Amino acid sequence: MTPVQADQGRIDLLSPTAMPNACGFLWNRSMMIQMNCRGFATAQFMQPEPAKYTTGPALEAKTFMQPEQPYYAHHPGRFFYFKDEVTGELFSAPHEPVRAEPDKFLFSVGQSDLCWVVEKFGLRVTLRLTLPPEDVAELWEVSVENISEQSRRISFYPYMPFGYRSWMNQSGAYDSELGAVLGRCITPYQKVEQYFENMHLKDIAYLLHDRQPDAWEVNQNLFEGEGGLRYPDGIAQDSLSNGDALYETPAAILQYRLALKPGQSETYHFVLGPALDEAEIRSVRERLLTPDAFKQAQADYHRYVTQGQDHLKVDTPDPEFNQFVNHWLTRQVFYHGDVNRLSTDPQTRNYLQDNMGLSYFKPEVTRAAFMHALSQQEPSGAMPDGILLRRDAELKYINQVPHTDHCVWLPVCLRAYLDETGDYELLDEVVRDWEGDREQSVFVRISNAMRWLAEARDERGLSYIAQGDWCDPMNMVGYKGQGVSGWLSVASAWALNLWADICAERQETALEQEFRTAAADINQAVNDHLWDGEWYGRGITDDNVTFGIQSDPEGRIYLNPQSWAMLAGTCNEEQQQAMIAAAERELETPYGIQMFAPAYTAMRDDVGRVTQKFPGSAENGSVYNHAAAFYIYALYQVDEGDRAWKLLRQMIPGPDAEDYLRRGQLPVYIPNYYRGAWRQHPRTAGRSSHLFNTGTVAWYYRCVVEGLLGLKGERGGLRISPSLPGDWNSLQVQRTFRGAVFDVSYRRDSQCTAVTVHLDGTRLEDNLIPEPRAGQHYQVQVTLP
Ligand code: CEZ
Repeated sequence: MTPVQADQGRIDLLSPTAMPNACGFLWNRSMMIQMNCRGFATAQFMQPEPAKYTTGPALEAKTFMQPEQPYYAHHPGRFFYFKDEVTGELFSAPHEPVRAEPDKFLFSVGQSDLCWVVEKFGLRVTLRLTLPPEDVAELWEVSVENISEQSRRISFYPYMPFGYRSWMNQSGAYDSELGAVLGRCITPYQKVEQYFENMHLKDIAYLLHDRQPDAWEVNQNLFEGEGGLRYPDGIAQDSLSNGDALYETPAAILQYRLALKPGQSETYHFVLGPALDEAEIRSVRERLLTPDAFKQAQADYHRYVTQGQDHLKVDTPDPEFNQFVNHWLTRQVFYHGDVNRLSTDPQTRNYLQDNMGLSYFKPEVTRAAFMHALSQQEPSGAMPDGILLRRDAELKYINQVPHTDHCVWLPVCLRAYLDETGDYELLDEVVRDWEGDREQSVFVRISNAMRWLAEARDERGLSYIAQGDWCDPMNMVGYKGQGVSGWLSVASAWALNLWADICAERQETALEQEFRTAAADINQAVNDHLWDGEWYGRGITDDNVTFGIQSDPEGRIYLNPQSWAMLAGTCNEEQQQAMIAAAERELETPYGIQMFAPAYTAMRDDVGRVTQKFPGSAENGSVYNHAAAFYIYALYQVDEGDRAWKLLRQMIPGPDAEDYLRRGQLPVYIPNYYRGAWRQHPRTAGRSSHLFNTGTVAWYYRCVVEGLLGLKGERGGLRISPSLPGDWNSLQVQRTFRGAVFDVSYRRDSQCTAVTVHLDGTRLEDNLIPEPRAGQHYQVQVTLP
């Protein structure tokens, strides 16, 4: 039986052990929290850089969000112990740390909350976590109900380890006036200037309660004692010892004694979060810790996270696909566009693609993002590696490594925005430099970016890769300044062609010619130097070695150059068929298509860091969904709808039990990858990374709307040109486009020979619905052969 059930916008998991890392995530403008079904949590907030208020028991390095985050017994989490005062029996909810087998278990992921219902020893525990729309604060509601026939005496202990956060100073105490446990620390530093910088850091973590506890403990070590987390000494005692933490690792632990008659229940509210000082905690108590405020915050938060969901509703023959598109896809697209993965310096390509996704339901944000990105364009026309979102932000991590692909994303993402909105005025908007006072229109800036791309090529006409392209860790192909990227070459050709189209629409004939010629020149060079008989190679190293070709024992065939060659018009029909056949043969798995194969098993120091990643993980030959999405998008462009659909569907876990168990993930988001190296490591193939930061989702949305459903905007209106799977006979879609609502019903008809479209009963000759009137509701009938 499948451990996963879907119910109108919720996904339920019925076991804490079948898919132990299955998780959900919540976010708002200031924070995010990812929690797995067993109670482990990873939470971050912005101050303004990402920071944590609960950490592990050893000092953690600052880093970005990791795929396949490992959990261990003392991992940060939110735990609730329940002890029967008569028998001494103990269990904990959701599941950790006691790991007692529950009589009944439910982990229910909603749009705006995470819930658990756990039954054990005749008690039913209901946990609900939600966030307020703005504050960095977790709102916890906990109910305990006696579902046995006898009266019960129990002790209930919320246990929130704050973790080891500082080697300079850490402590904790219960504050009866605030009604909270406070864990304090001083973020460690050494340079004098950091003292001044750190003054605003929220170094207090707190747990506020709405009901007076009978006892508490703040010293994690004393609480745990010799019993360990599965039966802590603190709980073995009759009462917690009301202790504190003095340069000892703090935790918030409360004890409530309660007597419950059969059927009786009690409810508790808690708020967990970081704060600068007591005044801030007091203000949180006043604003958030009343039953009314909780309800209000829950309703407001629900409205916040479900924004845009009414813009696309599908009712196809595939219920799980409907469920995903109608409830989870927009949510994940919105998350990316709204908070830019909670960073202050998103990678330029991520920033542009994440905002591209908002074109479909928050185009004003996309518009502003394009202009903001362009304000940081370099005088040469190049785009920087990351976009600074605040004046005090700086380029960090991967943004300090030079990558050469960032200009490509301007026309690629802008095309989606223009098609969706028809907002061509954007091109004439003047953008002023973020630093300096150069003013240039969007059109001029992107033309300059295209010229930069056209010029950043070697004598063969191929694009330099420097220390990486879309593939971040492909850092040693061209670090000596010679190596070129096959993918970036075809990507540049596509970008130049897209921009040439826009120049043509503006009657900028000379520019159009310039960019078309450059694109054609690149395509020629790629065919001359990278065509390998059945597919295109991935690049040519500094030492003039072509790689990603038949003779390579590892990294023989890469997906990206094939996908983008189809988009750029690099290949002819025959080449295209050969590439698709090779990709199917060498790269497909039951969990999606791998971004290359075979995965590297040893360092290739003329390719780089990507070859050092574990085979089948991340960019080293996983089913890297972002790359798969490019391929799917390309398949739709070349009329390969059935192949595209198969891969699109494979990105969503389930619905078979076996598939859920293998991926280990709930169908509430698309992860950045599923493990690949399918032939090399079949045991782990298909396993989810559980990392919900991914450029995939904007492309997924674009593929569904433009490709599958064929409801694609263009300058003059809405073009109807679906690519439905062969076995779909009818479906309904509601889509908002330029402010108008379209109810579209699709039906196959054996009499019909070509797609025909009726708009409010009238047949359209060219299948183009002319510019709609905002606010208007239209009925569209699509008949397909
Ligand atoms: O990060 C992503 C990037 O956010 O990798 C993609 C790239 O296009 C995205 O912009 C492909 O390389 O090793 C690394 O530095 C990687 O770059 C990773 O951090 C990678 C992760 O999968 C995180 O999402």
